[in-house]
Amino acid sequence: MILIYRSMKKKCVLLFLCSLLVLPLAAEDGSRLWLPAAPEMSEDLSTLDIARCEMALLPVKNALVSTSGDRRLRRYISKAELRSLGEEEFIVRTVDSLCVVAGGSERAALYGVYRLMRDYASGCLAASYDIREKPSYELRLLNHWDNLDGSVERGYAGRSIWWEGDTLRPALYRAYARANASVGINGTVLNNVNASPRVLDSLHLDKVRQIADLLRPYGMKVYLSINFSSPMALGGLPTADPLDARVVGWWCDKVKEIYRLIPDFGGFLVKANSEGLPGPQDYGRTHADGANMLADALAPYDGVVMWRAFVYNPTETDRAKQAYTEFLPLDSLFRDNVIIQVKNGPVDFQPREPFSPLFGAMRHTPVMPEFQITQEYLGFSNHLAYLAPLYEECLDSDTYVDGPGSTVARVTDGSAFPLSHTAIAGVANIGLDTNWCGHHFAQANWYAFGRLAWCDTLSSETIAREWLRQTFSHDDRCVVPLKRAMMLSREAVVDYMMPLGLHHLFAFGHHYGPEPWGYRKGMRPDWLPSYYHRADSAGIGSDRTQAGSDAVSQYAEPLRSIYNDAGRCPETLLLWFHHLPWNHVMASQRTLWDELCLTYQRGVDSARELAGIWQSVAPYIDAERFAHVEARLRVQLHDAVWWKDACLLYFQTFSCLPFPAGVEPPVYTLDELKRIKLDMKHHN
Ligand code: GCV
Repeated sequence: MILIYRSMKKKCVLLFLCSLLVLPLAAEDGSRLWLPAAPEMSEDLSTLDIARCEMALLPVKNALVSTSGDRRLRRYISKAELRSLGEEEFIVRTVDSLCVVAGGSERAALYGVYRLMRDYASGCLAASYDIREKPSYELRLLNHWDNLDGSVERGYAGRSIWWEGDTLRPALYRAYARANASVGINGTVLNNVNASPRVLDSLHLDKVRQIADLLRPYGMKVYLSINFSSPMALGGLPTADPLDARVVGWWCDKVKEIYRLIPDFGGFLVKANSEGLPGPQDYGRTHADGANMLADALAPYDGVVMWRAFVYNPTETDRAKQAYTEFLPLDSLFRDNVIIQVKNGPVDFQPREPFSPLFGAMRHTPVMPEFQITQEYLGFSNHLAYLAPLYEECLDSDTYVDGPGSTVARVTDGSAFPLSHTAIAGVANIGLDTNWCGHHFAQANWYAFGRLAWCDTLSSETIAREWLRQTFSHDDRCVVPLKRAMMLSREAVVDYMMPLGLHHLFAFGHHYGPEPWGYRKGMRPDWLPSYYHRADSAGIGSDRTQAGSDAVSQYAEPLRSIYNDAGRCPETLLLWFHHLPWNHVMASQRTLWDELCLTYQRGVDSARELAGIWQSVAPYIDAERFAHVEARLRVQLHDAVWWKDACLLYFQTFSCLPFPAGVEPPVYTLDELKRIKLDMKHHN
C-alpha cells in the first residue's frame, strides 16, 4: 500500500515538474494562418477531391464525403433531407462509426469538412456529429484595394499578392483560397475600388482568368472593380454616358469577353462619383442609371453589380447624411442583380460609428454591409485591435424598421424581408508579408469576418476563442488571458483615439496618428477634423440632432428620439450626435471634460494591460511570434499615450480646465506634438 502510494506520489511530482518545464515551442512565422498544414495534393483536383484530401488529415477512421446526389448517402441521410440541401448547405452526421459529410454541392461538402477541421484544430473534435449548416449570406466577399502597380491602398502587410509585376503565385493563391474556404468566404474582388481602367485590358484579364482557375476549386469566384470611364479610356469612346448606345455596347462586349475567359465570373464592384472618380452623374444620370446599365450587361451570365453608396461631397449637407439622401429616393429603381454596398457607418470606418441608416431603409434593393478588415483607422498593422466586436456591434444593431428585432444582420441577410441577393464584404488586410496580415493578431480579423459572413449571429467571443485555439494553443492558461486581451482591444483603441462618439481626429492622408488641430489652407472642410469634433469654448461634438444637421431623422423610431436626446443617447455615441458643454453631467456624475480625460486614460491603461497579458502568456507562445507581437504592443502603448496627450492637450485649449486626478501628466507639450511629421515608410 505504502509502495503504491509512493510511486503515485512520484508520478504526481513528475507530472507537476513537467507542467512547469517550458519546452521551447517550434518557431512559427504565421504563414499557416489558423489552419493545419495543407495535405499533399495534385494540382488539378476537383472541389470534392480537395474535400476528401482535407478529410484525410483528420483523425477520423471512416468517412464518406459527397454531394447530395450521391446515392450512397441515402443509407445514412433521408432522401428528403438530401433533396432539401441548399447549394451551400451541408450535413455532418455520424452513423455508427462512419462520419458522413453531405453537401448540397461540392463546395458545400468542402465547407462541411472545414467545419470538422476547425473542431480538430481547436482540439474539440467530437466523437459524434449531427449538424446542418448554411451560410447567412449568399455572397461573402473580400475586397482587395490592390492597385495594378502592386501597391495596396490602406494595406499594411506588404505588396499586393495579385498585382506585383506579372508574377503569378499558384501556391500562394491556393493557400489563400484554402484559408478563405475554411471560413466560408466564396468570392474576392481582386483590385482597388479606385480602379484603373487597365484592369479590363486583355493582358490583365488573362491574369484574372489564371487567378480564377486557381481559386475555383476552393469555391471562390473572382470579381473586379471597374472604372466607370473605361469605355473612354480603353475603348476610345468620347463619352461614358450610361444611356449612350455606344457605351452600352462597349460594356456588353467587354462582359462577353470576360465570361468567355471566366465562365463563372462574379461581377463588378463600382465606386462612382465618389472622391473624384467618374460616374453617371457626370452625364446628368443617376446612380441607378449607371448601375442598371452594367447590371443589364451582366444579367445574361448571372453576374451582379455591387454599387457602393460611399458618396459624399463638400456641400452644406452633413457628410453623415449624404449616402442616405442620395440613395433612398432610388430604392425600387435598381435591377434585381444590383446590390448597394454600404459601409457599416455613415462616415468612414471610424473606430466607432452608429450603423448606417441605409440599413433597413432601402427595402426594394439588396443592401450589403461593407466592413474594413484592414485597420486604416485602427492603428494599421501596428495595433492589436480585434474587430469582431465592431462587426458584431453593427450586425446586432437594431434598426427598428419593422419594430424591435430588425437588426442590421436581419435586414441584410434576407430574414427580415425577402431580397433578390444577400451579400457582405470585408476590405482585406492581406499582403505579401509572410504572416499575410502584418500583425499576427490581424489574422483574427480576416478569420472573424469570414465566420460572421457565414453565421451573422456568432459572438465575437466565440470567434476569438476558436481562432486562438487554432492559432496559438489549446491551453486555457494561454487562451483565457488572450481572449480577454482580444475582447478588450477594440474598445481600448476607441478609448485612446476617439471616445464618446468623437470621430475623424486623424492626421490628414495617412490616418495613423492624431491631428485634431489639422488644418490645411484650401482643404475641403469635410476632410478636416474640426468638421467632426466642432470643439470650441462652449463644448465639443457634432450636433446631428433635429436642431442641428438632423441626421437623427434618418433613423427609425424610437432610435431617432433616443439619439436626439442627450440624456438617452448611448454615451458611446454621445458626441457623434450632440455638441455638449464641457460641464455636461454624464451618467457617472462627472463632467463631460473629466469623463473625456478619464476615458482617454483608460485607453492608455488598456494598452498597458494588453502588453502585460502578452508577457504573461510567454511560456505558451513560440519565440518568433512572441517577439513580433511584443514589439508591436510596445508601439501600441507609445501611440496610445501620443493620442491621449495630443487630443487632451488640444481640447484643453478650448475647455480651459485642468486634468482630473487619475490622468497621467502628458509626456509631450502640444507644440512638440504638432511638430510630429510621421515617417510613413516606417509605419506602412
Ligand atoms: C479606396 C476612405 C479611404 C480611401 C478609400 C475610400 C473608399 O476615404 O481613405 O483610401 O479608397 O475610403 O472606401 O472608397
